[in-house]
Amino acid sequence: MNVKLILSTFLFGGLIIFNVNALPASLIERDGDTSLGTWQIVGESGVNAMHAFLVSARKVVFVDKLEGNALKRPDGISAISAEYDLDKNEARPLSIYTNTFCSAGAWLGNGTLVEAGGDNGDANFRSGRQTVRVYDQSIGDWYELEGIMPSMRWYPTMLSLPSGNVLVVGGSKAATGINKEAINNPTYTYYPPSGTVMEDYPLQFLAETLPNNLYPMVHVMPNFEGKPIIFLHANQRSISFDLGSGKVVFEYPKLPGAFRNYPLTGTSVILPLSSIDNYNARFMICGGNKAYEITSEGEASCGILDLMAENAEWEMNDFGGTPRVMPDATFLVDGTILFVNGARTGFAGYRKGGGANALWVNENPVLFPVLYDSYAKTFKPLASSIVPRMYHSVSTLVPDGTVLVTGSNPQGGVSLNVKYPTEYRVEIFSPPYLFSNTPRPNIISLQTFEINKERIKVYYQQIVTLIVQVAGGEPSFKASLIHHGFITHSQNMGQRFVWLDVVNVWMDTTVTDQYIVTVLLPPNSNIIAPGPSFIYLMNYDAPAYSGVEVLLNEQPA
Ligand SMILES: *[C@@H]1O[C@H](CO)[C@@H](O)[C@H](O)[C@H]1NC(C)=O
Ligand SMILES: [Cu+2]
Repeated sequence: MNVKLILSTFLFGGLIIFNVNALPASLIERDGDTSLGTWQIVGESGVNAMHAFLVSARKVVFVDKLEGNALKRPDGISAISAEYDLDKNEARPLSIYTNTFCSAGAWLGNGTLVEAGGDNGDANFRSGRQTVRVYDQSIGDWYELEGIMPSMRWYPTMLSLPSGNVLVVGGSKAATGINKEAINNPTYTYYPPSGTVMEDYPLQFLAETLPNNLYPMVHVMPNFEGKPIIFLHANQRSISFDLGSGKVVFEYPKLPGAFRNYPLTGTSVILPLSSIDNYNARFMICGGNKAYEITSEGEASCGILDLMAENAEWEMNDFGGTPRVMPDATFLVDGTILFVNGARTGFAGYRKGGGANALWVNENPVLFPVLYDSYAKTFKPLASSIVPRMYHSVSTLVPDGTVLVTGSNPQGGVSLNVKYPTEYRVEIFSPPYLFSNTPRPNIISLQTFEINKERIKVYYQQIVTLIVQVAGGEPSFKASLIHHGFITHSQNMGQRFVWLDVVNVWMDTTVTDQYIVTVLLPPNSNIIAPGPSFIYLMNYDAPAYSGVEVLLNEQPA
């Protein structure tokens, strides 16, 4: 974050300058104390948001499981996927015809999202257990490749790889409360495959980590040697694994405290990467539970592991002092992490029984998020929502700096008049940084392209130029690149945060309050995977009105 402010009288005759638009609709004046952030219910998700991903600056796609949502497809059958428009706050039904319960997703380097796995079908839906679904951005809808996975996968993890394809890891071959040997799937596969058909490759680690190895936590290990090495965590064990050789590179010490994988669900992130320490990766894992018991209190600890240290040791903290199972971890524009959603007791799963005797296996919702600053190592509790977000809920950063929070459905079908109903309300959380007194920057263009009309193609190691307007004089810019992953079951698959070096800042003397800012994109695809990401900018502590959607790839030869 090397900021150099050069006040110059240089004239930028050749640059295309766009008009500044009116302030986005999301910037609504709010009353009261905003220092802890604010919550606002903005609309209905149409389908329960068991899975979610941001498809563009103002649109999010939700994926549910097979169930009778009120939102109908044109053929009259309940939709199980919907596209949510953040400006209109409306959900549009999408076409998925196989059961997505409980699947995974990740972005290809070419900018297409791939979703895979699921469960059995019924009269209206076919089995999704070996299905790969592709979200076709050009038509804004899905197509499905049924039966193309060589094995059945329920609760797999997916990851965007440096090569531009996606990895599908683990899961079980049938729906289950807890994984067991008879249905375990200790293998991984790629989409698209390198050959003509998808093939499974063995992953012994997943055979050794029963029973707490569903939705294994998987991240790409940063490196400069172009090695396809991933980090995996399951059942308190962590390894690095070379996809090139199919071998374990290193096993880290055992994680103290609770279990963190489904159904004792915790969450994990790779902390912000930066050129300052040569993209040193630290893995952070939080929440979960120690026992598969309804009354068991959630885990109030996080572990942090320096993945590059020779004698890496877990550094433990108290997760802000609140026990939480099923937390979601969402990067904000400033590199802090919002831990939100989940419950104080129990585990991930459906209520047992109905009516007055219903037994909720996840109970005591935690209604407030905590904000983690990985530099100060502090957790700050923020304002509470009024909506419990139990099993099957999600959270994602929106490029305007807010966080979309929705979902919750701890039962097999749509159930509205119960303690924890099938929850359709969509909320927007506005973090404290949106109420800063510092003027927010407005990014007008990137590489002369108007922002967020379509994805702007950018390359590793490229220095890109932003035209930025910000009032108040003497700005201080920080820039970051965030890959928004695929969110389900408290896992944000592929989520990545990388600080960008600000190379130069010029004042454009031809337009009031206008600056030309150049930033350097990350060195390679092992630091952040190719595909869609957003470039973010802050003026001191105030984020830009919107990040810029880019498609990051290798520079063509
Ligand atoms: C990206 O690659 C996938 C898999 O080969 C393909 O199905 C999809 O159409 C491609 N998308 C674009 C935008 O080229
Ligand atoms: Cu589930």
